[in-house]
Amino acid sequence: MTTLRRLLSVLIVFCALHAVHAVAQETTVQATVNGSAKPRVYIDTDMAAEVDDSYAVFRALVAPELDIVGLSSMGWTGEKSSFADGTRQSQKMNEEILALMKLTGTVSHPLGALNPMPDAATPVDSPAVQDIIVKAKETPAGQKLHLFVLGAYTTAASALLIDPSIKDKLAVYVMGYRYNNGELTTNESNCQGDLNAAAYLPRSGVELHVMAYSTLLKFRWAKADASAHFKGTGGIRDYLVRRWETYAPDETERVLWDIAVFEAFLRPNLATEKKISHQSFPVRVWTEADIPGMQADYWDATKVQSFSRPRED
Ligand SMILES: [Ca+2]
Repeated sequence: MTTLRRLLSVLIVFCALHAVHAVAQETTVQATVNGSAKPRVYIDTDMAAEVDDSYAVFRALVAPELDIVGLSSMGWTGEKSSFADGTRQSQKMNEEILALMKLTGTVSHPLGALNPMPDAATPVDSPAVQDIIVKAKETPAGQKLHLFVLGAYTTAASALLIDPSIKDKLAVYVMGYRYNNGELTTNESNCQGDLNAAAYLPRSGVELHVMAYSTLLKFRWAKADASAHFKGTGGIRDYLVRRWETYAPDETERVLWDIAVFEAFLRPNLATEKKISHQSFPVRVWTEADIPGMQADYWDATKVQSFSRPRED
């Protein structure tokens, strides 16, 4: 064999291996997001507590890969609001966003807990808990209801305590906890919002994925980008621009935490997920995020011309 032919053989083998790797990676992404049916997704959000939830929920609602079946409200205890007030404020925003996207009739939007769990064994019942239990149970055999929790974990933990039979029908994805030296700790705001729920959730045995606070410390977004992409385009996008301007008028950059949970789920190649043992229970933790990749994907997925569902303005 001549040197040239030998080189050509090596090149052909390299290209073939590269193609196999690309197909395998793509297959993994499709299996996660597409599967045989669209994943049934439920979102529980403390929408009114920050800027990021509304941007994150919008990303999920425009994703053609997902079947969003519910959007529930969560509270927090702040300097100017009680937990119950926070839940009601989030409920109002959930209803505004669904109305802007003409999804009020197709995505259920129950009220969540009006107080955190009093201890780690006592659930707080709510219309949101009951709706999640019903939707988990009606999820077809072999599939799970994917519950995304963007605030305190009260509703997720309470649903599992009230009806433990849904454990194997749920996969829970939370923003929160810190991950340091192989350990999860609760010194961040979503855990602090209900420490009893944060203590119970990993112990429930449910499939649990954590987008750690510590992974997203540099997940900063520019208000100028939000304005450039959304301002003047009407409807929900202008609502999001106004949300930032109203909540944080002087901040030109902000960490939009909750977007990362959906980006990691929809685009697994943009995040690194590790399996760890937390107090002897298995937990999956996203420990790294491709921030520029997630931001590029977000703006591409939410641009006006890419969203062709007839139910939006
Ligand atoms: Ca949130």
